[in-house]
Amino acid sequence: KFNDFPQDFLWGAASAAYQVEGGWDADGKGPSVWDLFTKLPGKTFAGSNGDVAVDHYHRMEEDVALMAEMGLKAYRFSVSWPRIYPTGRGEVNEAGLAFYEKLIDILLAHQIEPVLTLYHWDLPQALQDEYGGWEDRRIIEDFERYCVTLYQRFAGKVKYWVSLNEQNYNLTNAYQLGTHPPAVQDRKRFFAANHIAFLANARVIKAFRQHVPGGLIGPSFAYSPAYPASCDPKDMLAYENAEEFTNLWWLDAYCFGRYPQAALAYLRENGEAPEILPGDLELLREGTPDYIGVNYYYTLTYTDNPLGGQTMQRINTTGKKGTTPPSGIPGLYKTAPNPHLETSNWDWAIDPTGMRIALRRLSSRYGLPLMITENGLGEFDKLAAGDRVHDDYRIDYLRSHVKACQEALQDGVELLGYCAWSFTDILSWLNGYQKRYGFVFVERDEQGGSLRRLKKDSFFWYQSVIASQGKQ
Ligand code: BGP
Repeated sequence: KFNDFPQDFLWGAASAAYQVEGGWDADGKGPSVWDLFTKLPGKTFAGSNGDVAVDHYHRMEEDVALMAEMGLKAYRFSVSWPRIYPTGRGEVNEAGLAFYEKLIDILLAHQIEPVLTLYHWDLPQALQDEYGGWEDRRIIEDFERYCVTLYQRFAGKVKYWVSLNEQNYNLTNAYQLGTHPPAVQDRKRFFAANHIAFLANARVIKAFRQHVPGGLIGPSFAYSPAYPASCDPKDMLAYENAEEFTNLWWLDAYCFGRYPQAALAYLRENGEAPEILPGDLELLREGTPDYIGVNYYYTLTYTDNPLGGQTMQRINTTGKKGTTPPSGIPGLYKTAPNPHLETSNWDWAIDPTGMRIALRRLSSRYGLPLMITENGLGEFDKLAAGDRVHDDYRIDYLRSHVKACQEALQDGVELLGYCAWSFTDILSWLNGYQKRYGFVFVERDEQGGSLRRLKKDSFFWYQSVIASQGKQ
């Protein structure tokens, strides 16, 4: 027997500006780092880019009508910084603000709670060019100015806010794997950029308290809880190392205003620790979140990695199963397959119990409310006869994860909502349009295609889950 979901539980779906909007230069928008990066040869699957994406910028009313039909209680979207400040700062672009205001008003008219993400990776290119983006402390002030512009405009309309989306995943790709802009592979610069992002995160949370009374704000973290490959103490130590280096480095900085001790000691020894100036940690402690946004897709299993062993590796961006190499830090940890779990075509372990574990770990360590801000299954969907998409594999995935939320509620976790990734099909940053996540199929070839919206089987399934408050 499970606890019922609370009456005000936010049954939601999520997206991000670059992945859905298109209209990349519409109405005064400036270029983001992704607008340029995706045009460089070999950076994304089949050279896909978000110039058109699924054209949500021009089809927003149609998309929200589908959300209303589904009965969605919340919609998480991100604001594109270069729509608001085309060069990152200076004159505000009223047309950009007007687009999001219209979206928010239409959502509210349908009783759909807007969940607004301030930053989902589309940094204004001008700030990357001028001072190197997240590697320079000047970004803190520019980011705060942009955020305060949104606070002032939307306080009173928007209650739930996400500060930074997946700082951990984005900057790991950007500064360790070299797979997101600016495509660097340098661990010292990686930790330096992260430290500055933590400071920016804390500053905008502090400012939020003045401008959005009654609102709630927190970062969304890409949480892949670590498992040890065995109970061999060597594997247990590898798991502890991985948990510090891949999770607690961010979570403890956000919520406690400090870095985990063993990881910090290791980085200091290696000359890779970030420069912590007087006042930095105090700022982090003044800008802790109201809740933690959890983006959960899979768990990772770790084993011992001797010196001279496995280093960080690129991720699977093809959907060819079994092609993901192990990845790690020599002397600390490396990933290992988990024989107990099935994987998706992208080698992501399907692990609903891992989500329950994730929610419990976060809730008991930080004592904060949580919101699942992303969870879903990316697959190759096929259009079947009668314009149907029979995505029973997605329904299975989502059903088991919704059940894990229910179990976590029973475990005493304060869970505000569940936002499936994603509402419509979207551009997957590195996997192009072939990796689909939506409840709504968007018919599209690489050139755009018809962009027709078609409801998948999972659309009707989620509709009934919402209508019955989680009974399935
Ligand atoms: C998260 C991002 C999302 C989304 C999702 C799926 O990391 O916040 O923007 O892309 O993962 O990832 P992918 O598209 O690589 O399958």
